[in-house]
Amino acid sequence: MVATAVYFGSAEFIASALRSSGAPLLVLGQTIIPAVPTPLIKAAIAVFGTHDKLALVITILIVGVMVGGLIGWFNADSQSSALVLFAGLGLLPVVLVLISGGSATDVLPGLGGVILGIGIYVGLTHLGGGRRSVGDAGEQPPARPDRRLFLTLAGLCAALGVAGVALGRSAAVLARSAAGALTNLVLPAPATSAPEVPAGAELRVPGLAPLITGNDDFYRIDTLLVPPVVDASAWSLRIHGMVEREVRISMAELLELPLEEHRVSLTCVSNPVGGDLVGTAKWLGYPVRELLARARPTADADMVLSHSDDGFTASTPLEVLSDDRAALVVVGMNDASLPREHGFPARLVVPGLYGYVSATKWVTELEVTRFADKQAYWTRRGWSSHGPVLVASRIDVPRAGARISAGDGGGVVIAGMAWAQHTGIEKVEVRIDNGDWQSAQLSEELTVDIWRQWRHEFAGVGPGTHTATVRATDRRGKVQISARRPAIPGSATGLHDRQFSVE
Ligand SMILES: Nc1nc2c(c(=O)[nH]1)N[C@H]1C(S)=C(S)[C@@H](COP(=O)(O)O)O[C@H]1N2
Ligand SMILES: [Mo]
Repeated sequence: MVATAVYFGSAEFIASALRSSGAPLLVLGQTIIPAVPTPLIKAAIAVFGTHDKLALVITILIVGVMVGGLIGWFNADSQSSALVLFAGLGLLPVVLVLISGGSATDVLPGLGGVILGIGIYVGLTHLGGGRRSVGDAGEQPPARPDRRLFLTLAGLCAALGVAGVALGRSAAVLARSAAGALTNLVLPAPATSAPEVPAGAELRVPGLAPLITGNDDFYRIDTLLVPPVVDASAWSLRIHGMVEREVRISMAELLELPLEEHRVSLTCVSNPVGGDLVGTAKWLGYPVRELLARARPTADADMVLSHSDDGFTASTPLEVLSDDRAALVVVGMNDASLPREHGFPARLVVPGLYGYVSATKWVTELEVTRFADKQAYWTRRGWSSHGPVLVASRIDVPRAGARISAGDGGGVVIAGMAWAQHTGIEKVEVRIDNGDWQSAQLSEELTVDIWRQWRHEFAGVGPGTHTATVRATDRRGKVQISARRPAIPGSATGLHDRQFSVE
């Protein structure tokens, strides 16, 4: 187990020193992700939320160390077979790297880890008195090994291994941003700016989410352990498939075009009821509609399969990308170039659809095709091929389990967010303890593509524990679905409620 910890830790360390993507934890993790069965993905997202990948890495580490322990246990009599098994499994990530066309520096972490692991194993078993003696009764028992020294050294090595993992992972993530690629853009001024948010457009309730989410606070969902480094100067977007004319556009060409600014809320289909996998930014980009018009899709096409640099795909209805909504090839997020985790140098944002069928990050290709012919990444894994956003709402205030003192006359403020991108929010209603639904005050509607804040003050709320519940209605008159339903194949439904107590 100690040797395996050293294997992972030292490999991690070598990988960060060499800025290599060959760290075994990363390679194994990235190999496993596409193969994880849907129910397990669902469970992992439910339990770990956006920490699902950290959970995966830790799981691989724990399972790996246990496998190492089993190898040692079952081969206590034969050091050589233990070493062969250890080396064989330890080199598996190296083989995976080679298969996927990795470079020499991607091979070194696994290789170095195996060598160091073997060294530690041999050293420690030697110190620990070697293998159990078998059937050599009559011989003198070996000199009593120094148990304390053994345990001390073993503990130290294990700790070093784990520290290597911790250091290597964070160091690797940090090192990536400085790999010499063009990772920041000087953005041109928009040809069409989003109007300023009028003063007073926000409801000032402490604890309520702001209308515009900061880039650092924006939720992140993708299938990658480490977001890719895409060189903006080498990037291009190719529009091909069922088109009359194939189009390719470089970043320099894209930045020359009249770019538009639009505020749009983005939601993940995996957002649980009341969850925070939703955010709003001011995006700078160029309408997909204009690029498609250059390529001229053929009449029988009905879908655009957007491809990412990392192999992810999303299926978006062609008509959604052709109508007048702000479906954009985005290069800027809240006045900055896209952060690497959010798709640098370019991504898609489409009002009205969940991210998994529209918001491809690190986008490189728009393939015009048909739903009958092609399936996207999550559709192959059980999610619906079309992902229109359902009207939803959430309570932010009071916090779960909060103890509040009621204001004069038992006044209690409940506040939160509601969204129905591209349809708009018509009304939000709140109730306490299954009382009558009461209409909440809404923040000004800036566009139908972003969420709205809401607040309502209840009077005469007595001391004790209470539950507040919220429901929203969209501008087509659709009331938020109250039946609890899990996130596959559409999106989780149900009304958000929150318990609090009044003192
Ligand atoms: N390349 C790539 N793009 C992707 C994904 C992905 O896994 N890979 N996930 C999608 C999903 S499911 C969502 S909800 C949004 C999230 O975008 P964000 O991470 O910028 O919030 O990105 C979408 N774009
Ligand atoms: Mo998502």
